[in-house]
Amino acid sequence: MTSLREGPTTVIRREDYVAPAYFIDTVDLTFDLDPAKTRVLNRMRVRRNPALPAQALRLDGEDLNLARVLVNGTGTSFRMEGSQLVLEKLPEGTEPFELEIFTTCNPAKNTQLMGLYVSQGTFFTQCEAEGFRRITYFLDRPDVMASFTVTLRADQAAYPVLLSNGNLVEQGPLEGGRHYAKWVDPHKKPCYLFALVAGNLVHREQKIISRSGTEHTLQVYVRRGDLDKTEHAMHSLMAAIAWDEARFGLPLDLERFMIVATSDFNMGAMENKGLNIFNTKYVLASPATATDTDFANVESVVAHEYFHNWTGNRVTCRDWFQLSLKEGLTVFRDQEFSMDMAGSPSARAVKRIEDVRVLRTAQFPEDAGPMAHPVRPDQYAEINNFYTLTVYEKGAEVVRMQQTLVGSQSDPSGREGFAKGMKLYFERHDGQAVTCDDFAQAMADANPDSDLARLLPQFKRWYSQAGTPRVKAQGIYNASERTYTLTLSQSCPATPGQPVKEPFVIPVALGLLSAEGQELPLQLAHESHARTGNRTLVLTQASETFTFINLDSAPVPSLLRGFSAPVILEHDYTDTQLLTLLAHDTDPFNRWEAGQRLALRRALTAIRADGPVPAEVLDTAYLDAMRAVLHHPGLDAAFKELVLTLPAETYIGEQLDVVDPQRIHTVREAMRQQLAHALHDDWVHAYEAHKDNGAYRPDPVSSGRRALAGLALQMLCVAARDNGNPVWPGKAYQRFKDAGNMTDRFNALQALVISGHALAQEALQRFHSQFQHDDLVLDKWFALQAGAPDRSGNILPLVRQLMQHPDFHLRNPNRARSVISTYCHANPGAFHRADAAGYAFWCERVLEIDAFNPQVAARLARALDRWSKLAEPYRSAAREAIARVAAHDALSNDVREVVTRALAD
Ligand code: B3K
Ligand code: ZN
Repeated sequence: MTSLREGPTTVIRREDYVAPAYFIDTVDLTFDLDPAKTRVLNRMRVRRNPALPAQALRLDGEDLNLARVLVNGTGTSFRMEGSQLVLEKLPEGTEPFELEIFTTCNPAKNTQLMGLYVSQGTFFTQCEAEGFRRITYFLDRPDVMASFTVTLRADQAAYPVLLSNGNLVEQGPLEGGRHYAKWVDPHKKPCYLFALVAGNLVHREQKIISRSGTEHTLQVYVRRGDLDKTEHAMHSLMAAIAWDEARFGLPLDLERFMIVATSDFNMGAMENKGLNIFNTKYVLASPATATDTDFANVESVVAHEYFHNWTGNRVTCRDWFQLSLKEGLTVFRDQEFSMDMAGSPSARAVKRIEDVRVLRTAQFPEDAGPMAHPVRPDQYAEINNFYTLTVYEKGAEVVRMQQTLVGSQSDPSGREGFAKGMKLYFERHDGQAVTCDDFAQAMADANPDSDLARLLPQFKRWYSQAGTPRVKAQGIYNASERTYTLTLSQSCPATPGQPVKEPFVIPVALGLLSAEGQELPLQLAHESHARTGNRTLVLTQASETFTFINLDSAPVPSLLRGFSAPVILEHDYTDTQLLTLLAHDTDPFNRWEAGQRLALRRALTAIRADGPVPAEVLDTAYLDAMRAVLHHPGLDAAFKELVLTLPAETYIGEQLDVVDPQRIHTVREAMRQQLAHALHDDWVHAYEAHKDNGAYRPDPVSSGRRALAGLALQMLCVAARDNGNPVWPGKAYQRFKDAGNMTDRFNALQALVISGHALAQEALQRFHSQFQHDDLVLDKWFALQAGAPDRSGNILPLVRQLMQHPDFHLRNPNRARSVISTYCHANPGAFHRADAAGYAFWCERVLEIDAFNPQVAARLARALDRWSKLAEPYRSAAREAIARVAAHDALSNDVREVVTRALAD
């Protein structure tokens, strides 16, 4: 395999960008599809870039067998340089010429799932970032955009459906039981957006009429038997199309838009022009097999890929360093879409809290570890390693801050200003391959009077500097002056290659509350009147002081409302202040945040204390506050569930300089236990009040009720562990059996597994036999076991046993992740073992998977990113395990980059 290279890897640098030496205006591809030997005829119209000196044409290729190269119809000399095909004798001048290349490849043996591969008898492609070179020789870079014509030929019985990008212009039978289909894409595109699908699939179809009156055909293709699980994806697609037109004036620009699902896919989904290819996990959903979370994920991923049709496809990236140009922006768009779909302010806040939780539990650690990189990275060895939470989620926060910073008195959220910026961006760049700078510039130019325009060069440090900034807030109330002076100071830790950081532009949304919880008027010293409610201060210096006047008593500051910037906010809140915010803040995000801070403070005290973990980590004040939230008549169930959920172990770990994963786990378990017992009757009440929800609908209100009922049931089973009372485990088992939907069923199963009740085994067996034919449900079954709390060191042996299960398939990425990634990434209490056996397992699996799928292996390799923060003996053992992987002589570029960076930490 050519991706397995020995020796040091080449580093690609952003500053080395040069425009392509040649352009490819048109490409006409003919595929003779055969699993073992697919023949690809590639006819291109190529033209030299007149702006550059004449030079050889270097085409990228990987794992291809080259049979023929013709220039203007005649044979020509060529040579191979590494994996590149180099053509030196080309027609002089800048007139276009025809280049014809004939190659073959072996899709059945393509275990990397990049390029053209076969999954369950169907051909699929995945080209982003650099997979097209595994299909044919090409200028595999996003700034080369061509018009594609594609002819697919295949056996008619085995592959009745033949799909590619654009419009179907011709189809018909061929000799020998074969048939063909010819597709023309009306839009120019970079080759990473090319796709084909050929197989025996069925589809759901929907016609829609756009605002301008044009008709479009929407199709969702799946395996026979899965059609009844496609309704939600189709509805999500229709909603996404309508939303993009309504909010941004961006219509669907294709007659036909197709989604195809495959069960073998390295990531979530792919936005190929007009032919999105999806992991089944983000398409298929039925009440009986998918949870509320699955339904929400399908909605958001379908929308995300659709939104790429403009942000990514119509305007694409100049080079892969600009990945966040499309990903950060498209994540922002899908987050906004989901919030608009959620409706009520409370449901919007729930979505915002969930997004921030992901950012803080996963992106913040990335930004503090050896893989830390700017939202627009400066260098990479393997671009696939940079499809990260930083590029995606932090990138989305950077776009969100631009929206905030184009806000004004008349448009406080910045929505209108942002829509103007988007309009200008497309006016300027439609059909181009551009940079993150181009986007920010359009946003600023469309809003010339905004803070963004005023501060643009400094704002762009969010793209160039890695690391999570810390904002320290100190407030002093002066009773005689009736003033409150708030000093905000920022700093940002060093990250690899960036020892010193310049100050960022940080929008800090805030409000002030009275001790009784009333929102106070906000008036800065130089202002003539007060404004009520929210306002946004813009911090640009290392330290700045803001003085609020006319305040009759010491205020409780509600800082960083709505999480207005991706920073760590430090403020010495008293418990009383946090309890006030939890009870009264008008900003739901900060209300939730206050509860998290209260819990975190207690967790950290217990972790840092000497001696064994006390049984009582939580005090009456905290427990009473949680009880009040549970019974609050004005709060939604979904919000209550978030408040009552303790901070994750990894998030707790991020607050510490030295991480003892076992102690963190023990403390968090003790907190859960205590919460379960102390609030027992309240959990009973919450469960009874929320357990019945009528016919299943995945809307925010009923899914919130299911979430709260699920948490309550889990707490009641946890409490039953100690008191031995079989009533609640019995009820959980009954609910597991009788549930009318997967959410309730799985929550009940999870309650039994998490509490370690004897009925869990029976339930797991029953669940397996009931759903053994549904891959996505089986993934849940595997993940639940691999992620269960470790009580006696039994999880690792169980994980090894699960890998021997007849339903376990290492080569299927979803299944491999359900067991291995769940254990290594999401079960710290079981993974970090004093005997280092978890790390030995990790090392074996990284090497084993790297031999056939480097992308999946590299993701897994990142499970030990934070090794240098671990306490002994974990630290030395983890380092040794990483060194063992690094010492392997046939590593992929992907894994080598991850482990090399980890060891440099
Ligand atoms: N653009 C794809 C991700 C491609 C990943 C390549 N390793 C999906 C998305 O972000 O929408
Ligand atoms: Zn994307």
